[in-house]
Amino acid sequence: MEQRIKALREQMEQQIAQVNSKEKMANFWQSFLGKKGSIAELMKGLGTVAKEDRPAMGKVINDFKVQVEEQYNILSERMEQLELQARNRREAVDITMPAVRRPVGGLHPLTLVKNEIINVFSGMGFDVFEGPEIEDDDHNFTRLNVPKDHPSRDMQDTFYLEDDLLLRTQTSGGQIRVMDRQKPPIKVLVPGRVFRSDSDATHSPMFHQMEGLVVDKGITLCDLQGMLDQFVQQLFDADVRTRLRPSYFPFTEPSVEVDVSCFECGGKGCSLCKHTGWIEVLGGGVVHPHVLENCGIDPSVYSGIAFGIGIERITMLKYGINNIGLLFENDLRFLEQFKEA
Ligand code: 2U9
Repeated sequence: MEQRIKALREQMEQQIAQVNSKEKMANFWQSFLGKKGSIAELMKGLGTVAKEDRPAMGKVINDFKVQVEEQYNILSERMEQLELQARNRREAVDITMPAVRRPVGGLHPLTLVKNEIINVFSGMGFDVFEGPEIEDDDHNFTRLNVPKDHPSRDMQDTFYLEDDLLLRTQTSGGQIRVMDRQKPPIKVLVPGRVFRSDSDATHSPMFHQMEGLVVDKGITLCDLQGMLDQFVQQLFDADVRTRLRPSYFPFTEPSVEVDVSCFECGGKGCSLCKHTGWIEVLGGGVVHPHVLENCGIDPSVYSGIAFGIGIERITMLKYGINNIGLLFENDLRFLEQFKEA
């Protein structure tokens, strides 16, 4: 039996030298310490040993068992370390590698211009209000002094959803809502998408407006021009002036088209202003007394001024864009030109 143990010890040393995986570890354990392993086999063989030699032989077997267990524990620790090293190598992150750069987006030119307009008018004390894109006839037309069957309804080609519901043709329903809720003084800007059945190089069936309304005692057309003078100077970053030309809108009386002196040539005449020295930028006027009455505001006490700005038109003028379609195609080669540094 001693011979056998000696042989097994040599076998153990050989096997240990070859263990380099968890699987081989398990095999090692099975072959020495498992139920049918060498040590169990030695224990069974103890029965054949002479009675008086059994305690000494039992101790030899036991010492061998302890030795195998110690070797197994050392092996097990080594394996764990090797595995940890391998995992660290696998999962290592090289912090000196340059990061994957994700392209940074920018604001759409229409958003840039919208924000700029809001900025200028906020500086004059305007609040911002947004109304719904689906409007009823009352808010979009009737209370703005555009009665049913009135020819002025034909000025805007409307997309009707139902008899009484439509896609708003202007954001003015928003101002009606503000006047319903709030007593003068009122100073509000209403930005948003509007819809008209119209399409060519400078018109799109969906476009963006920014309308403004001021209602207070003693408000006149002069206040409108003074305010718009400030607006165009800040927007075009130039020493420009405005010019009012008579126009007609059912919701304002008098109504005006507002031109700005050409910011390109200073008013001398160039291709941008079609050699007139002036560029049309927006419309406005004194709020029609019927509109104030329709909102429960007494026109003998209060008066108002209103204006409407087409954001696409301003954006095209400001950046020299000649086709409105470029603003809606989302071609990155176009949009990236507006990225702020
Ligand atoms: C209320 C009273 C009056 C809004 C106004 C205009 C003149 C105007 C155009 C600009 C370019 C439409 O987008 S556009 O084609 N708008 O010329 N808008 S006065 O007047 C109002 C609005 C609300 C209660």
